[in-house]
Amino acid sequence: MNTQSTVQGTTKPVIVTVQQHILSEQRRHSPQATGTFSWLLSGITLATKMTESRVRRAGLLDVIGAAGNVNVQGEAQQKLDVYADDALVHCLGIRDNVAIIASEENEQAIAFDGRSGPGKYVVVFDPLDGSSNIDVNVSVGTIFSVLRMPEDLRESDDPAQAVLQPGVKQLAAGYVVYGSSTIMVYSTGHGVHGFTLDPSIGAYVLSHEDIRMPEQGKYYSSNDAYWDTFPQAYQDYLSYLRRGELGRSYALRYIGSLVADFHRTLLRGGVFLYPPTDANPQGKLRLLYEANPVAFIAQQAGGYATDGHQNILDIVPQDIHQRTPLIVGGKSEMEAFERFMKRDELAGSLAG
Ligand code: P6P
Repeated sequence: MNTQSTVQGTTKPVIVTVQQHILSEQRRHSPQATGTFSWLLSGITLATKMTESRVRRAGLLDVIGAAGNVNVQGEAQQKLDVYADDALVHCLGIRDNVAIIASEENEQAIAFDGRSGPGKYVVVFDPLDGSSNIDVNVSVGTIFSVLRMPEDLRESDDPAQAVLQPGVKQLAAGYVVYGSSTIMVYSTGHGVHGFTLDPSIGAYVLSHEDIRMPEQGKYYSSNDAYWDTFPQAYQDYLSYLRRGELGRSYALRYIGSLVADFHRTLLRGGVFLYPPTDANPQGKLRLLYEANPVAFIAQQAGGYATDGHQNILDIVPQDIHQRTPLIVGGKSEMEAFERFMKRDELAGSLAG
């Protein structure tokens, strides 16, 4: 996309907002598109701007600390994640083309009916990932995934089944990191693009066009406090990286907010792992609104994600809040990881 323009012989940077980018991408890749998709995404960008304005002032508003409730995960709901959830439910709820939404904060999916016509889209999201970090000013984020509403489920007595689609069916996915600056990263299947929120104009402006994940990075990212409960193959793989046997030395970076840890991995390469542990034998991260969007973005940027046995995007969900191990990173780190897992499976089969 040409982001320069010539005005009276001087080249001036052209501001490309995320709305303009979505529309131009739709014109380029789906000329028949009616613009309903960009209308949907504008609901997400608006909700994240509402959340951002609170996150930035969290210490000044009475939004620090718990809301006094517990969410479906059994986690103390922080006031900001309730606000972030309400903002997304409201902004998506007033968009007629949204049929179903599902959120980390709500046990059941929400079906919108009695609207101008059948909704075309399903949106699942984690409204404020990493919210336990808010009180200590660590980056948090919003993660979202957009699916098509299956025709055969429109009239069914359980339309919420529409959220249980494998990640490969995603039409779009993205996240917003509320960090040192606020950045939205999204993909509609035609590359990965990043937009920085410019508070002076209240718009997300193109800042990272066509992001590619480095084939090899220099960071691995895992919570090594659980090392003793990682499966042996994960320990062997991480030791291999630590010993520099993948051709370079690695440093550990772990923030404890998936969006921040993944955003660094996307831009700098390396690998993020949340393995099975004794506390979370199925992994801690949620498939629908954490692992799937991250895996979609990673794959679009040249990396990929697995649960240790299969590509995350191939997993057929059984439950809205299903958890999964997540290993996501650049080509080099992920191929090395697959070698360790294959060796482990072979050893297992030989041991009978
Ligand atoms: P742990 C935040 O609570 C979160 O859901 C993810 O954002 C993050 O990657 C993970 O949990 C951190 O979990 O067990 O390392 O604190």
